[in-house]
Amino acid sequence: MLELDDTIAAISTPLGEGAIGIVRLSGPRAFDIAERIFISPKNKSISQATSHSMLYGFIVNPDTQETIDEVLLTVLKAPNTYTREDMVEINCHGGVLAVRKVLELVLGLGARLAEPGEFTLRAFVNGRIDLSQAEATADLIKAKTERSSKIALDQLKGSLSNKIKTLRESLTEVVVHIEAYIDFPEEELDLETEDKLINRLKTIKEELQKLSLTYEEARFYRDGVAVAIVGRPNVGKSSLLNRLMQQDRAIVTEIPGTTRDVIEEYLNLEGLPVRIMDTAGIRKTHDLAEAEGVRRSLQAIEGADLILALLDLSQPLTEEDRFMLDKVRHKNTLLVLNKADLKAQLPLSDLPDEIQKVRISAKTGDGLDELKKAILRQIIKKEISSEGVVITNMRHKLAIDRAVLAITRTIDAIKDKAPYEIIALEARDALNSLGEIIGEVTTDDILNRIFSSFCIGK
Ligand SMILES: Nc1nc2c(ncn2[C@@H]2O[C@H](COP(=O)(O)OP(=O)(O)OP(=O)(O)O)[C@@H](O)[C@H]2O)c(=O)[nH]1
Ligand SMILES: [Mg+2]
Repeated sequence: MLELDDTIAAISTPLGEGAIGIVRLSGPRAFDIAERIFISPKNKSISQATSHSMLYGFIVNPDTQETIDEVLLTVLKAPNTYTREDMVEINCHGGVLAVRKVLELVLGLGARLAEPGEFTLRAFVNGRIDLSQAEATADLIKAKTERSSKIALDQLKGSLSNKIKTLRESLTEVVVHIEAYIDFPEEELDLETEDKLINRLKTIKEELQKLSLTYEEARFYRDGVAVAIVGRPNVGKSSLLNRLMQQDRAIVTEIPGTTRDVIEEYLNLEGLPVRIMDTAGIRKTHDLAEAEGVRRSLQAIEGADLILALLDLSQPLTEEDRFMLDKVRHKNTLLVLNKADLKAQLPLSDLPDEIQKVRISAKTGDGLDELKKAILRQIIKKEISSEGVVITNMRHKLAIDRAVLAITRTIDAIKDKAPYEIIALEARDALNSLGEIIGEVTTDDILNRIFSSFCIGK
């Protein structure tokens, strides 16, 4: 583990030409070191300055008396600082050379070059923020979309920490209750108490599962989703693709079996990146090329996050339709009833009840807005978002999933009338997993992995 009681320094702005470049110092000797290279025309002293004030002056090499730069120096006194230690930020003119020279000077006077993320690590170790908030600062720096930056900012403000803390408190009450019985083995949990404990555990578990699902949602916005349009030949798959893209992308003819290959396009659905695939119509065929196309359609069904299963409203259900419906039944599917501009011949009673249906006409564009909304709803299941708290970090998701498993084991142990020690052990396991998220339970290995991905000077 790093030493944390020395004074660290780093250049905290990008290296390059800019209006300002900042050299940052943190630790017990921050003021002392800065004092030795800083000349204030009005003879102001850094250690005497009020906290969070700026001093104007020059950085001068104490050995050569060479003036390095004209600066504004911010004095930040512990404990109300980013690291909770004494801090100095030297605002130089933003050339590469000046900031490098200032850094060299402070290193020469005994400061140590900070490791990546070490300022934030100190903020964590000194209790100003917890681990999930530290990670959020890294996310905020790396955020590329408004949405991801909002999620990071919420997490930085403690939204995830608070949620996890509340769930941990609830879980702790259960653990304490169970542990109280360990010392009195002759006492038995009565059925009513047992039910109560199980119900509380179940509630906590459900909350955690909801949180875990938000990770998927966040992944969708980051990595995009794959949507496959499938159906028997001639139902209007390519026409739908063209409608969604608002261009004549795929060949449309009245001859069944027109599309032979998977055609991919990218669509932006209210900020959600969608890879949309038009596929060959699914049917039995002796044509080699078409058969290969059908094989690829079936493959697309397997790889898609959502399937748009197309049917032709103007015709009764065929054998091929039934075959296709069977393939998509257990997938995330929307039934799209196309050709709504023609006379309906398809009895709705022939369709599976459980799959949501949308009527459209790829020809006139009717129902397209409803279809887009339905696609979004089917992927971003709004009801799963857990009071706006979203998991974006794999480490958090894995810890939550481990906690869910441990809670399941706790419930089973209670039901099996296992010894109280065992029940408590399983419950403690869940508590620890949640503790890892906020850093209440942690190891050097976890910390190293997290902070090494930060930039230097943060
Ligand atoms: N009236 C009407 N005709 C449509 C509609 N959508 C598609 N069609 C027609 O149906 C025929 C087949 O359309 P395609 O889009 O090529 O159908 P497909 O499902 O891609 O067919 P394959 O590629 O052969 O599997 C064409 O003549 C289209 O003009 C619709 O909403 N209403
Ligand atoms: Mg087609």
